[in-house]
Amino acid sequence: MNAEKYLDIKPEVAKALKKRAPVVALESTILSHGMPFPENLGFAAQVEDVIRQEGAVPVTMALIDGRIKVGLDEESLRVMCEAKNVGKVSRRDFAVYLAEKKTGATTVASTMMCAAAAGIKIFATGGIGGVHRGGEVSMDISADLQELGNTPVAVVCAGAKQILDIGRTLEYLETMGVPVIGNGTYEFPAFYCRNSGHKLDLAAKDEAEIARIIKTSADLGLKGGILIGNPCPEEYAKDFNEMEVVIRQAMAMADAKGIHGKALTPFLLATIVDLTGGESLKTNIQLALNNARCAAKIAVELSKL
Ligand code: PSU
Ligand code: MN
Repeated sequence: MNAEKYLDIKPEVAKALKKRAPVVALESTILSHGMPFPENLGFAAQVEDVIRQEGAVPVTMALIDGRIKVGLDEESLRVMCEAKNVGKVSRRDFAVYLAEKKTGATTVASTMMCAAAAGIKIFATGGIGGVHRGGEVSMDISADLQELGNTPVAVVCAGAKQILDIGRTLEYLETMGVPVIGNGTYEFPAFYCRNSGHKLDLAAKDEAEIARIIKTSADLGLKGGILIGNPCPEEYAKDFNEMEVVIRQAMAMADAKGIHGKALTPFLLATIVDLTGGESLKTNIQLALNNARCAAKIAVELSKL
């Protein structure tokens, strides 16, 4: 992507990039369409703090008035959290939003595009998009998976959301040539839950090991990304079978309302927050903070190589 003339890089970020200091990209869809206001506002500040505490610079991405914002100030973070007239931008929407001077929150796919354009190698999210349940019929497969196959950014996530078909999501990633590494686990986590029943080939023992793999991939010039599955902290994790009941209920509600396409993931996340009386939101916040911490540690290790 040739994005230079559309980039607005926050001065603090430009300085860090110039010094080759550790930086971590963050997405804005998790703010605008993944969490309710004002809890998202608290999270937006907290997640940036966590990254700073580890000695890295946080870089939240968004498209605002037709510009690619690499790093958001407090006011822009508030705009994304209030989410009034803020769309959801994946790869297919990217050029449209810039040309039409629109404002949109970036997903995993489009945040990877922004990160690559700015030269940022590590990105922390909550859970990636994937193959939706019933995807073999609906063909609803998140553009996040294609992006991971094509864009060299390492993404730290708490796995694929349990609302998805995790087995098929992993198959798709294998087809796209994306290495999936567990942070201290041989099991791909399932977002709210630490376990999915799906095994991985590598459990990294620490962030330095992950950084070495990212460096090797870059040395080789491999075009795709690397996915790191970092399980939700034990004290906030949910039981898989208990969540399954809630997820099925939320999916039936989506079905009854005819919700599909890009609206589906935000609807399911919001409905699950309602059905769990806010419990799933606490888990979502904590797992995302945990991913930010892990990503910052990887960025620090990578800057030493
Ligand atoms: N992680 C979260 N909450 C979110 C998301 C990730 O904790 O809302 C977002 C990401 O932006 C991801 C998107 O790219 O969900 C997936 O959307 P879809 O299934 O439409 O591709
Ligand atoms: Mn989709």
